[in-house]
Parts: sequence; structure tokens; C-alpha cells
Amino acid sequence: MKRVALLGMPNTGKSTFFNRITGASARVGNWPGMTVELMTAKLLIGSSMVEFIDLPGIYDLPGLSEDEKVVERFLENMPLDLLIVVVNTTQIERQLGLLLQLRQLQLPTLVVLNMADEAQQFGVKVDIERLSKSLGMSMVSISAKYGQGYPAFHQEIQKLLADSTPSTVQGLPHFLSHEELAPQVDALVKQSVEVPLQLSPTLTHKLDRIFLHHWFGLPIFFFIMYLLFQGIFLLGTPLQDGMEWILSAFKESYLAPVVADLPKALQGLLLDGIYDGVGTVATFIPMILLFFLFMTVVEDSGYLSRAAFLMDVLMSKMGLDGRSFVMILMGFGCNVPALMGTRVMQSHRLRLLSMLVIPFALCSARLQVFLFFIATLFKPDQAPLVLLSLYIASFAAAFGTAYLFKGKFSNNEPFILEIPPYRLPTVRHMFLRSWLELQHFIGRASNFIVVGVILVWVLTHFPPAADPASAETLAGRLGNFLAPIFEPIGIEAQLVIALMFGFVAKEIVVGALAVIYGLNDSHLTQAIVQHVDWVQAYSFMLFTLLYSPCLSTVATIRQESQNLQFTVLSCCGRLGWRGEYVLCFIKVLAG
Ligand SMILES: Nc1nc2c(ncn2[C@@H]2O[C@H](COP(=O)(O)OP(=O)(O)OP(=O)(O)O)[C@@H](O)[C@H]2O)c(=O)[nH]1
Ligand SMILES: [Mg+2]
Repeated sequence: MKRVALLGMPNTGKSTFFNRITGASARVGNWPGMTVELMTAKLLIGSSMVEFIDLPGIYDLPGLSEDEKVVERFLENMPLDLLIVVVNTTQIERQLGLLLQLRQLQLPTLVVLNMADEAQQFGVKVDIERLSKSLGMSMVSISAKYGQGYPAFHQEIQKLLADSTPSTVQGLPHFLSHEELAPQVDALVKQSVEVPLQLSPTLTHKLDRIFLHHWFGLPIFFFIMYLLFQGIFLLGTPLQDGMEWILSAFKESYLAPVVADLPKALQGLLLDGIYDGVGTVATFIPMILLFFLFMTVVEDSGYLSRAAFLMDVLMSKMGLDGRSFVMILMGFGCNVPALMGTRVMQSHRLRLLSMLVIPFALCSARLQVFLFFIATLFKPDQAPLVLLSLYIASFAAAFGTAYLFKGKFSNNEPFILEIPPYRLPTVRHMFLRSWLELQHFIGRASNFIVVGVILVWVLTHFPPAADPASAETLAGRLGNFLAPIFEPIGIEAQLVIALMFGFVAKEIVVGALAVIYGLNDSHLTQAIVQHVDWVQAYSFMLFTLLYSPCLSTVATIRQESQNLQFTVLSCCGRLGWRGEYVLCFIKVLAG
């Protein structure tokens, strides 16, 4: 099998290109540092199987941050048949330096000049034949996103792979620095690149005058976030109701008759345990999907990088920088990839501090719990505001923690942010990306949820003599045992059980509630309305937000930090926030 690696600066479209040629689904986004790990996919080219490897972007060789080291280790250890260097044509002057460094590796190389569409739009022209000759490398021009130039690429790669032999770099050379390479770059640019003398004020500039406005930038940002939640509720609620209706109709007319002959207890486990538990989680799929559709627009349009820029000053007061802010936003999807995303940071302390705060980000699993309680206990016009307040609480907890620990993890890593141009997200990418995230959500949920709901069902139905979910059941006893801790913050025994399962995965919480109260959808909603008032619900939600990250997050923190002590700190250091702060807040709210 032949091996081909994709390399280049961050945000040049390597993953877009990789996905397009191999049909894989690597994460793509208008943000430098999207890919932090190797991703591979196989493809038949001509008559030989070729393995493509998508690498994290690098600015420089030798690199300093964790993801750049990944690339170096890769180059040192992997025999390659071909190196494909992806270049953003519109920034070719800045990217030639890296290309020249890579030439020092003396590997067979194909240069892909990407973003041909933007180059044309900006009036950047490259004399490919001439540049290719001067560099002694094959070169093609493409647009990875819109699919131009692929026939030429396929022709070229077939030619290059036809009689290739894998070669390994024998110890990395002493790379010339970008300063040392500057004269050479200048000469190449002069000879074969045509850049318009003055860029006309593009749409990006015009939009940035609004979105990065000194005073209005931040309010606009919060307004956009508010609209996002409003949109999720507006579109998501009817979809969710429809889903509930279908699931419960299916249960009544099809499932109930099928299991009617089974023993009562088993019927209960199947219908009220597994089906209701899993079904209740499933009704949130439309909302989660909408959330990711909107987030993909925010991310892929380039607005996420603007958010980093806007927040940078504020973040630096807390020992973090704009990138940490973006990671927190990414953590709104799932904390795990956000934690891995911190690999773009060079300073280990900055990484640790960011990893300490990311788990406070209100991830989609917690979102699902909140959506459930908010829809149940708050009026429709209050709902978006309540959710917004939880997002603000999430930020506040993250920032507060950073502020408390910034002394312990002080660093002075300079932060240079690349602000990419605004790009129109394609509908195809929006759906692909959201589908991918949804699969992850369902994957994580299904890992635990069936086992989780069975366990909850057993706990709430044993010993068999006791009334289900009453104080005499195992769950009831456990809840009562823990009650002294939770009563002061207004969380009742049933909810305590749900919280315990939430430690494994937050996805289980709502399913667990359905089983604990022995009810599904609308009945569950009514039961909650009877048992829980809004203050209790808010308290419960805050607690769910703060108490502890889920198991996968804890495992990722352990792996990324390689530090057990830190992992313990990141789970238990939050204890301080829980009791006192939540209590205080609730007392104020309840007057
Ligand atoms: N206009 C245009 N945009 C593109 C093209 N190729 C990629 N993009 C966009 O550029 C952004 C970055 O794409 P990615 O594929 O994530 O870039 P990457 O090189 O893998 O980035 P890192 O993983 O961060 O190093 C995304 O918003 C893409 O949609 C292209 O040919 N034209
Ligand atoms: Mg990438």
C-alpha cells in the first residue's frame, strides 16, 4: 500500500480536500487548528491502494505546539510515497516559506494551490508552470470546497505514484528559518505571482467594520447567540412534539400488544424502562441537530475567529486568550474535542488552564437536560432567556475558575490570531457536519443509556414488594441517604438519583427521570410539574452544569494532561462552586 500525507499551514483547506478525495468526514471549520490529530482514509488510485493522512496544520518547522510536534514525529517515523502540500493561494507569499522548508525534506512532493475560487475573486494570479519549475515540484490549482481542478490533480497524482517507492526522512534536517528564506520567497513571488496592488474593500472588511466594532462587537455577539437559542426553540419545539407523538403512538399500538404476554415486570422493564428511557432521549435529536446546524454556520462562516478576537482582551485578564474562548464555545457541542483542540497552544500551563475551564462549557448532553426542564417548567417566552442565563452561568463558572487559578498556571504565550475571510457555509457541509456531530451524540448516548436506564429501573423497582420509585426501593434509600447534602439546595431525592447517573454521561439524566417517575413524555412532564417547582428545577440545572464532567471528559483530561493530580483537581476543584455558590444564587432568586 502507498502512503500520501497532506500537509500545510492551518486553515488552508487540507481536511476539506481530504474529505473530498477520500469521502471521509474529517472535521472542517473556518478556524486555524481544526485538526489536531492524524486522520487516515484509503482510496484506490489507478491500480494501487493509497492511504491518505490528514495532518494538523503547521506554521513553521520545527514546530512548538503539541499538534505541530505530532507532524514532526510523523515525518520522522513514517515512510511516505508522496507529500501533498496544501497552500492557500490567496496568501501564497506567506506560505512559500513553509513550502521551502518542506522541500528540505527531499521527499517527492505535489503542491496543491487551493482556494482557486477566492484567488480569482481577490485577483491573485499565479504562473503555475513557472513557479513549479523554479521549485522543482509538481503543482496543481484547485478549489477543494467547490470541486474545481480535480481531473488535473488525479492525473498528476497517478503519474507521481506510478513508480514511487516509500522513503523516510533520515533525521530531520536543520530547517532554515522564515527570515533566512525571505530573499528566496521574494524572488519567487516577484517572478511568478501577481497580487493586486491595492485590495478593493472586500465584503470581509465591510462586515468586520460591524462585527468587530469597538463598542458594538460584543453586544452583537451576545445578540447573535440569543437569536441562535430563540431559533432552536422556535423550530425545535414543534419537531420535538411531533417526535414524542410518533414514539408514544408506536408504543401504544405496536409495542404494547407485542409484549402483552410477557410477565408484568419484564413488560415494565421493556416499555417503561428501556423504551421510555431511550425514547425520551431520542426526542431531543431535532433540537440537537438544529443546534449543530446553527453552530456550523457560526464556525464555518469565520465568525468564531471574530469571537476569539473580541474576547481576547477579556480572556487575558483571566490568564487565558481568545483561543481558550473558542474552545469553550466548541465545548458547547461536546467537551471532548474542545479539550483536544487545546493542542494548538504552545504553553503547557495555558493548555492546562484552558482544560480546567472547558468542562464548564454547557455541552449538548447537558443542553438536552436543560431543554427538558425549561420546556416543562417555564413559559415559552421565558424559555430562551432561561437558557441564555444558563449559558451565562456556564461562562461565569469557567471565567471564575480561570481567575482563581490563573496564578497557578501563569504563562506568557503571545497570541497571534489569524482572522480568516468570511466564507459562505455550503448547505452540504452544514448537514454533513451536523450529521457527524449527531452521530457522536447518539454514539455516546447509546454507549451508556441502555445500561443506564436498566440500572435505574432496577434501582427504582427493587425490592419488588416496594412501590416503584418509592422511599422503600433501593433508589429511594440511596436518595434518602444523600438527601442531607441535597435538600439544602432544593434538589429532591428522585432528582438525586438522576444526578448520580449523570456522572457517567449527562445523556442519561432525562432518560433516567422517565424511568424514575415511571412515565413517558407528556405524563413525565406532568409529574415533574407536580413534583418540582421552578426554583428547584433551576437549582437542579445549575448543579447539572457544575457538579462534574462526564466520564469521557474525565478520561480525556487525564489523557491530554498526562497528570492524575490535575485530573482530580479538574473534577473535584469544582466542589467549591457547587454547594456555596448554587445555594447563594438560589437564595437570592427565591428572595
Ligand atoms: N472559498 C474556499 N474555501 C475553502 C476551500 N477549501 C477549504 N475552504 C474553507 O476553508 C476553511 C478551512 O478548511 P479546513 O479543511 O478545515 O482547513 P485545514 O487546512 O484542515 O485546517 P486545520 O485543520 O485547522 O489546519 C473551511 O471554512 C473551508 O470551508 C476552497 O477551495 N475555497
Ligand atoms: Mg484540518
